[in-house]
Amino acid sequence: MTRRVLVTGGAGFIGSAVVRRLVRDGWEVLNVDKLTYAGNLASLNEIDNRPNYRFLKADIGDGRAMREALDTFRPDLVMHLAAESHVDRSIDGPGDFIQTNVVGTFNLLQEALRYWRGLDAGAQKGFRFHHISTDEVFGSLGADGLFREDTPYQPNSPYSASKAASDHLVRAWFHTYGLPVVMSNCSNNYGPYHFPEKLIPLTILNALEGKPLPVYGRGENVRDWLYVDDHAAALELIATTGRLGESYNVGGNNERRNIDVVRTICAIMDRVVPDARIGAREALIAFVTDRPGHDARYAIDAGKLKDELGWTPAETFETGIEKTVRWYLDNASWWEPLKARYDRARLGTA
Ligand code: NAD
Ligand code: TDX
Repeated sequence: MTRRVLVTGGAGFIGSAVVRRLVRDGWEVLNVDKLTYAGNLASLNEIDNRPNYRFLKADIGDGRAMREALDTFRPDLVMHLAAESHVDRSIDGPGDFIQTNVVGTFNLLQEALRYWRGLDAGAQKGFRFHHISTDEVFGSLGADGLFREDTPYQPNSPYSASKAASDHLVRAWFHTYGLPVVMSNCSNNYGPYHFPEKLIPLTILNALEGKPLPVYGRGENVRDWLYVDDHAAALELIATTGRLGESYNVGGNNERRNIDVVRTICAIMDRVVPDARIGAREALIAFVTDRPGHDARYAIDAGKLKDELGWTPAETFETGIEKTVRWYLDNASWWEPLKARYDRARLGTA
């Protein structure tokens, strides 16, 4: 029997990787996305003419639209990725983060619960709601330690606070109403189709263009990096085989200081696209004012996911970052319009 999945946020960075994977795996996929600045249907060109793929432009905060989508598509799985995702934007304007990540998730949960309650007993048993979240909900680590599933929540940015709130809502809908949910919290993703406001694509593209490479503070903050297709594989596994009511941490075991990430990208760019006018790219590094409330270190213990469901990532940081750089070099038509718009907005000329 064909499985039917409704993916929210499927035009975004991770959502589009999930949609591409599920369509290729033979799922019937409905992608529900509002197409904010971060949503881009060009990320789905590879699969958008497949008969098992459909798109609906809608806001997860729109109850009627979600109700109609659920009732007409009749999914046996919802994978919820739609969110406002950029920490710096959440500092400048938290309102959209509360609206989409908290109120939008609440609305989607209510509609999913109503839909699930209306299914017959057999279909109810087969239904799942998978909520996709971030390791940022756990706050900041010192030099030692790892985030585990039972690490207390201590979000520090408006973004992570809004995601923490959404995680709590999902958990409550399981315990209070019995909605069959599964949750996951992942570390920093990178790879193809990443919007050029985030550290890795911004660094690649500025290095290509010989522009300054902004590093917040002294670049000492540590993130754990996971290649996006490894995350998509983990998500399919968790959605289909994770235990109900449980959360799973997903991580790449690739802790890096930001300054080291930027230097690694500079070295690859110097080797792959040397440019005499630019010279050695490390000279482009510009230490800039730190992000307020900047979390020092994130690191994940993904042992539960490995032990219970057998997941391990296929890419190391070295293989994944090389692939990513080459993807951006080969796909200028995807990023050029976005980067130009982003640069104009930063300069205040948009
Ligand atoms: P993204 O910003 O690239 O994409 C978000 C998508 O959601 C976009 O297509 C956007 O149009 C859509 N969207 C936003 N508001 C919406 C609304 N109200 N209704 C419908 N669609 C809406 O984000 P991403 O990096 O792909 O992240 C996806 C999910 O994974 C998020 O929930 C995020 O918190 C989580 N996550 C991201 C990372 C990461 O490193 N990027 C890591 C862990 C978890
Ligand atoms: O120009 C920059 N210079 C810089 O030093 C930018 C954009 C970022 N940084 C730093 C801040 C972070 O320590 O690099 C690190 C990574 O920054 P981002 O790419 O903005 O990601 P981050 O804030 O870590 O959050 C990302 O990973 C977790 C996603 O945006 C979140 O949605 C996800 O939950």
